[in-house]
Amino acid sequence: MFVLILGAPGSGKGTQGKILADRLRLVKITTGDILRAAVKAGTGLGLDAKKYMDAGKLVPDSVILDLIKRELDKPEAKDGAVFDGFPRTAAQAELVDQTLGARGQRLTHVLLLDVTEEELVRRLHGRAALEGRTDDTPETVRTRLQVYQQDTAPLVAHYVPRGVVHRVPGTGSVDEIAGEIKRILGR
Ligand code: B4P
Repeated sequence: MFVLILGAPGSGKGTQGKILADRLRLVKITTGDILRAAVKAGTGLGLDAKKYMDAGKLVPDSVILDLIKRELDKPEAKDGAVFDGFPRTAAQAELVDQTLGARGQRLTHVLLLDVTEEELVRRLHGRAALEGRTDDTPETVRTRLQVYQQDTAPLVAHYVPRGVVHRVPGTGSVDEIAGEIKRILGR
């Protein structure tokens, strides 16, 4: 089972992805976490990524495609995984399709977390106060929401014809949303 959790910044991808991966004992691949760890460690990748992340922009595909390929090729992602935070662009979606396709696999579910913009902004401002993430400032949040609409939301149309897209109301308690995901997946 390869599950993609898709949604705007603040829609709960990380939150629900963790619950789902723990429950189904699948590896969760989270590009945002990998990038944040690289920034913290001060690696070349981190230095490259930080300026884009702090501006609320996507890290360029020229940097991120290799990272995604490496993660997908890891043995623990051989039979299934939860993808959190990617694919985010058409080129990333193409890479995922090709890599899984070459192994006779495919994305089996796309869970689209649906949350109003007002609620997204409220959550990210709340997280800014709690965690102090440098990309949760009001201005950066606005850019991230625009980038999502422009680059990532169109991916839904890419997956709909395959019959794998499930809309999940993303407002409600974390447990309620996790319960809805369980119902959709049937496990
Ligand atoms: P991400 O780490 O993916 O950041 P995000 O979109 O904000 O999602 P996140 O998982 O953190 O938040 P969530 O919705 O779970 O990306 C950060 C940056 O990295 C990007 O801007 C980009 O620069 C770069 N990047 C990452 N992947 C990339 C890629 N593939 N290509 C290019 N660039 C890439 O949760 C948000 C908040 O809501 C949390 O505080 C949570 O506690 C809260 N919440 C969750 N569920 C809730 C609920 N039901 N009710 C109330 N609050 C809830």
